[in-house]
Amino acid sequence: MLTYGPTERVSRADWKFTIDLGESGSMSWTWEDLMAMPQTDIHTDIHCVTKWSMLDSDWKGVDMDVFFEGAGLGADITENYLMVRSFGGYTTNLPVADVRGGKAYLVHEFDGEPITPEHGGPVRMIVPHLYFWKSAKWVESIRFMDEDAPGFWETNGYHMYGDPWKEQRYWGD
Ligand SMILES: Nc1nc2c(c(=O)[nH]1)N[C@H]1C(S)=C(S)[C@@H](COP(=O)(O)O)O[C@H]1N2
Ligand SMILES: [Mo]
Repeated sequence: MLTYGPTERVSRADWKFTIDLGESGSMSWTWEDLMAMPQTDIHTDIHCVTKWSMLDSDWKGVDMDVFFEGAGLGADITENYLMVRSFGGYTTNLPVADVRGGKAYLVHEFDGEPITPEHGGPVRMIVPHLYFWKSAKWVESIRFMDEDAPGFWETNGYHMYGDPWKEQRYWGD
């Protein structure tokens, strides 16, 4: 499946990424903050659930670990899951372990160009080792969860984890 709902038009000035820290409040980063952070070039394959793959794609952005460190989260995130939310309301759930250690990024360039709104610009998440529905376009925030809970497509029958090598497309795969 592809994008659900309309293309969100989020300007760089309006874009902001927030980590919900529960009782300790929250921490947010603007476009300028993002630009000032250490940038990583990511060369990867992407797998959509509906058979196609995008081979050898080039992205540029910031490792999720840099946000966690910036939020003072270091090694001690006690929750095992998180929910990623997009502008427009799309959500997807992920294990915390799958967004740490260089496995997930907030990216703002695709093949050397700013990411277009259609593909989630100005900033989307990519989690290349999982099916592409786990890579939220127009990423807005994350919050931690003690227990796993389904996001948008997961509520609609798609797999809670989504490993393309195990072909985990649907519940029960
Ligand atoms: N916010 C948001 N992110 C999303 C989606 C969506 O509907 N809304 N669809 C997902 C799915 S199913 C896919 S295959 C990819 C599509 O990304 P693309 O449009 O850049 O190819 O975005 C993922 N991220
Ligand atoms: Mo998809």
